[in-house]
This record gives sequence, structure tokens and C-alpha cells, in this order.
Amino acid sequence: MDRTFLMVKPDGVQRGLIGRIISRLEDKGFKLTAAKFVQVTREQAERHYEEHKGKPFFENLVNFITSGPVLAMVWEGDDIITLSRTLIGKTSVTEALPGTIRGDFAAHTPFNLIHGSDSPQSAEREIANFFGPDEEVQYDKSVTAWI
Ligand code: IDP
Repeated sequence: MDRTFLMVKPDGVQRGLIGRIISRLEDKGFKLTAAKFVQVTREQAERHYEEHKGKPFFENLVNFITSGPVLAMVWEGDDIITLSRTLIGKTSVTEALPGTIRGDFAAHTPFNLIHGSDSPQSAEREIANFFGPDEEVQYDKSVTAWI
């Protein structure tokens, strides 16, 4: 089973889209193993987006992600990194296709509602930035064999 870090960003929280975003992840058959509703600190935001340090939009991005609470989550599933990014849609809202979370709900970059890790290495780093080693819940879902 692969795992990833998914986060409803402050715009998703403010717009009341937490439930609908989680529904899409559940509909796909992914398994939630950890969730935390938090205010991201500046240090945490800079660590989370460290690959973008030095880019022109970095400061705005850190300001955005610390502007209100987020829902940080860990989800599991086979190939979940690729599958969840397909479900999320393209970074730029003008390229995100209808049917994807961003394509259906987001209208302005960087307000694109949800973050998803782009590699197993990023996932591990991002999970460790938000969760301690004992905060994930291990359990079986009886439908797994049917997904
Ligand atoms: P991703 O979230 O689709 O993985 P990344 O390239 O990792 O995309 O960028 C992280 C976040 O930074 C994006 O989701 C978006 O909110 C913001 N962002 C990315 N590129 C730009 C840009 O060119 N201008 C403004 N914000 C951007």
C-alpha cells in the first residue's frame, strides 16, 4: 500500500469544501489513516514548500498557506500518489479539467484548494512535517479487495 500527504488548503476550508473533497477521496477507494485540523506555522509552511524557495511566488504561497486553518491528512492506496494527483487536477486552474477537484471548484491560482504529494520522497517528508510517528491509525477496510 502506498501513502501520501493530502491537505485541504485554507481556501478549501473557508469555502466549506472539506466534506466534498474528502468524499471524492473516499469515493475513489482511498483509505484515511490520519487527519489533523491545524493552523500552519510559517516555519512549517517554508519546510513544506522548500522546493519552491527562491521562486517569485514563494512568499505569497507561504502567506496563503498560513492565512487560515488547513486539514492535513495521510491517505493510503495502491499508486495513490499518481491517482490522487489525477483526481486533484493540474496546478494551474486554467488547465485543471472538469471532473477534477481543482477543475470543478477552483478559479484562481494559487487558490487551488488541495495539496497532494508528487513523489514517495515528498510524501514522507511532508507527512513528517505534520504528523508524529504514532499519529497514523492502522486498520483494515473490508472493501479493499473490491477496489
Ligand atoms: P501542485 O500543488 O499542483 O503540486 P506545485 O508546483 O508544487 O503544484 O506548486 C505548489 C503550489 O504553489 C500550487 O498548488 C499553487 O498553489 C502555487 N503555485 C504554483 N505555481 C504558481 C505560480 O506560478 N504562481 C502562483 N502560485 C503558484
